[in-house]
Parts: sequence; structure tokens; C-alpha cells
Amino acid sequence: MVSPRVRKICSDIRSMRIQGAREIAKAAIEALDVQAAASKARSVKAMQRELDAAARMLAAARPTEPMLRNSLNNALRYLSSRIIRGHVRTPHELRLLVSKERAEYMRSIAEAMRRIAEYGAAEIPARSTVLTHCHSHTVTEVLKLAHAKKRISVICTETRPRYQGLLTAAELAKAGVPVTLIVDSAARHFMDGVRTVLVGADAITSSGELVNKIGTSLIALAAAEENANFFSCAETFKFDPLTLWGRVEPIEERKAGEILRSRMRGVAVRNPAFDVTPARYITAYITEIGVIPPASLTAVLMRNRML
Ligand code: RUB
Repeated sequence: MVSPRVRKICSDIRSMRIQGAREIAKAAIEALDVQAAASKARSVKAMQRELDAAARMLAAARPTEPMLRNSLNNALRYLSSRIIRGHVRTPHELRLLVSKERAEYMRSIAEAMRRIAEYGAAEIPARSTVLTHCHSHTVTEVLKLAHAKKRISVICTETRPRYQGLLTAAELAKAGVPVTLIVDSAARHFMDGVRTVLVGADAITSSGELVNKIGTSLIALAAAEENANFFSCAETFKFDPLTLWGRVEPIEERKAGEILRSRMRGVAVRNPAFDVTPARYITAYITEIGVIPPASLTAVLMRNRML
């Protein structure tokens, strides 16, 4: 039985009260811990079944999120390997292990973020302008560090229909980074003064394509036309291993109500949350293991035994 607190976390992910691939994945790992703590299961097997059910519900909350799926799969695989080896004998021991796993996950993704910020800041020329889209917790860390080292300024798009760009603008302004907010359709207009575009990632495919907030691919086209570098700042957990086997990343389509408050007679509304930027428009992925061009990403992950 999935705990009501875990159901609430799922609904916060669906409603985007929790947004951004990284925060969603963190919330899911926390939710496993919540599930284990609340569990009344009398056996390890029964508790494992509850954790599996919670993980399935969490993974379904936002379909375009490999970091969410990868993080949950990794955690469940680790728990079952410890159980199979006989290291976990009681529900209480499993609870402790889930809690330890959560702490280790938080430590490792904080370290990944720190590294991405270092690698990313190194790619940005001093006193230059960077354009970003939507709200990526990874990108804002890079921008804050780059500003501390190199005095940059940032242009950020408001990001229709949910206006996550306002979160970016507020966060950067609070950190003292000079930031200008523009409407999404002004990105081309401002691109001639931009040296670098930084965006986050929801999913990365085996052919190096980037799945990110709707509008990202138009910004990549404008950047290519102006010869601005276009980077995606992404933990390697954003890579979807199933795309190696031909899976096509699903694009989440959200309700029309996010675009129009009331329906317009005779007008259909489409609201895809993400789009796909082809690899040829991406200079490189800035990851915790280095700055990697899309064409070599799969090979590098394999070489590092991450696939
Ligand atoms: C957010 C978005 C972000 C990525 C990466 O979309 O597209 O660029 O999720 O974010 P939404 P992070 O607001 O629909 O979740 O770097 O924080 O993982």
C-alpha cells in the first residue's frame, strides 16, 4: 500500500509544484524513504513490494524524465542486491538501508552539481552575456559560479505557458547576477549579443538529442545561426539507456488549461511540455564527468561503465 505522503509527492510532481528533472528525482528518492518509514510491512519481501509500487507511481508522475526513472531503478537495484546477498533480514534493517541510500544519493548529486558548475563556468567567456530558457537548477548553479568568477550577465526567457523563467530570473537576481527577462519569442532578437546559451536537460538520447522544455529547439536554431555556443548542463543520469535499444523518448503533453483559461469554440489547443533539439545544434553536454560533444556521449558513458 502506497503511503498517502508518497501519493502527495506524486501529485506535487504532476502539478509541477516540484519542477526540474533534478528536483523531481530528489523528491522521488525522498519518497522511497518516506514509504519505508511509514510501512507496516511484516517482512522484507512485503516492504520491497511496497517500494516497487511507490516507485512505479513516482516514475509515472512525469513520463519525460529519465533521471527520475534511472534514480529509482538504481536505488531499487541496490536494495535488492543487498537483500539477495543476505545483508537485510528484517523490515527495520531495510528501512535503515533505504535511509542510508537516500543520504548517499543526495551526497552524490550535490557533488555532480558542484562539478558541472565548475566545468560550465569554464566554458563562459568573462563579461559575456549568456541566454537561458526555463528553470534548470543545474544551469542556475553554473550561472552563479560563472558570475562570481567572470562578471557575466544573463538573459532569460519567461517560458510560456508555466513561466518557469520567472523562477530563474528571481533566483539569479537574488544571487546578484545581472539578469534581463524577455518573452520567448524575443530570443532571436537578442541572440546577436549572446556568446553562450545554457539550458538544462530532461532527457538525452543515444544519438545525442536533447529533450528539454518546449522552445529549446527554436533557441538552438537561433544560436546556430549566430554562431553562439549551445550547451546543455546535465547530470549523466539524464541519459536514457533505453534509447540505445530504439526507444523514442515520450513527449509529455499537458492540459490546454495551462495555455487558455477558458476554451475557445472551434479552437484546438496543443501543449507539449518538451521538444527535441537535434545533436547537430548542440556544442556539448556539460556533465559531472566533463564537457562531452553529443557524438561521443554514448561512448564516454560506456567507457566510464555508466551504461
Ligand atoms: C524544466 C526543464 C529543465 C530540466 C532540467 O521543465 O525543462 O531544463 O528539467 O532541470 P519543467 P534541472 O519545469 O517542466 O520541470 O537542471 O533542474 O534538472
